Amino acid sequence: MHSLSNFVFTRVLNEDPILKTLTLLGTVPVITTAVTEGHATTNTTTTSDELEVQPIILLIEKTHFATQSSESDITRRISELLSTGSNDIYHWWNAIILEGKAHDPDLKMTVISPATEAHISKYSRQDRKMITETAEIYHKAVLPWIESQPRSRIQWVYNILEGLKEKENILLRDNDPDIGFIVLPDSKWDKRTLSSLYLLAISMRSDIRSLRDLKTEHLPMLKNVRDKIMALVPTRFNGIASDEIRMFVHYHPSYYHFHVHVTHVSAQVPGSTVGQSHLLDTIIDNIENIDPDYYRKASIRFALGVNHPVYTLIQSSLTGPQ
Ligand code: M7G
Repeated sequence: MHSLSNFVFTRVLNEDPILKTLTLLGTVPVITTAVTEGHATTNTTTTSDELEVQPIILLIEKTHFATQSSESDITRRISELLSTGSNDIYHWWNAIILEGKAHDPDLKMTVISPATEAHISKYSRQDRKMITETAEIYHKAVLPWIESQPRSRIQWVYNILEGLKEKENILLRDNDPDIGFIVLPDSKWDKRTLSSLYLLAISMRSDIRSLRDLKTEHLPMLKNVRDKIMALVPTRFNGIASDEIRMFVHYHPSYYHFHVHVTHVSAQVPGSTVGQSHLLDTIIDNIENIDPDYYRKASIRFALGVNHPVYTLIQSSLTGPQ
């Protein structure tokens, strides 16, 4: 999709005046080809094109200002100034930016098309609550739900691992089937602002669904990720020191294939809030020095949107059948 001319607005799912983001739900018409089986004796099939309306989510974010080159000097692109007031030496204006440049875009957009009900629920504004998942609730109620998730939900991960997508962005590839992983820019990152650096390290192993599955046998993989990223980032991103790198794992993640988030320590990123993030170093320490089965036994308290199926599963396990 290279144009939004077909986009039909349905509703605003969310907005954030601090992060300068807007999430819209809409629809787009898509032509699909239907195949009709003919009579068995003639063995003919006919195809016909049908117009289908698909749900689509647009995540729109105002980009950070580029400060690298004089060509992207923002003051030259401000076309109209509208005074909104002043006081002594202080003056306030609204302004309009004109003549956007492809290499210095004003907006970053993510399009999810077709969007599933799970996407619509995830990106809709909702209350977040703290909730505790005991080991028992995890094994009885949550794990069966995780196991019922279709593989198609993490197709994008397999596309990266198999070299089918985002090949040009790979920063490191360690093909070892046990301890290997791939590092690439997270789709949230604008790929240029170092202070908001956001990378993703995706494990080669597909048998680790989340933090809950980690045990002693995974320590070499976890340490491999940590050590290689500590070496990679300062070399590839001049200006970021190894003590400015933050590595963490989300629990619950959105995608149940083991991956580590890698960010600049000062990056303000949604989701890296207390209540969802577990530092990689702490995970290694808990397994190595506290208990090899730490994450299989632990009660884990986290923040979750109330639309999340796991929230409902835990709530009903706590209150029992109604
Ligand atoms: P998570 O902890 O499973 O879920 O992290 P979260 O979205 O609640 O953080 C998955 C991470 O993968 C997120 O940081 C996403 O921004 C990132 N991500 C998601 N997708 C679909 C892609 C993708 O297609 N490519 C890349 N490079 N990153 C993605």
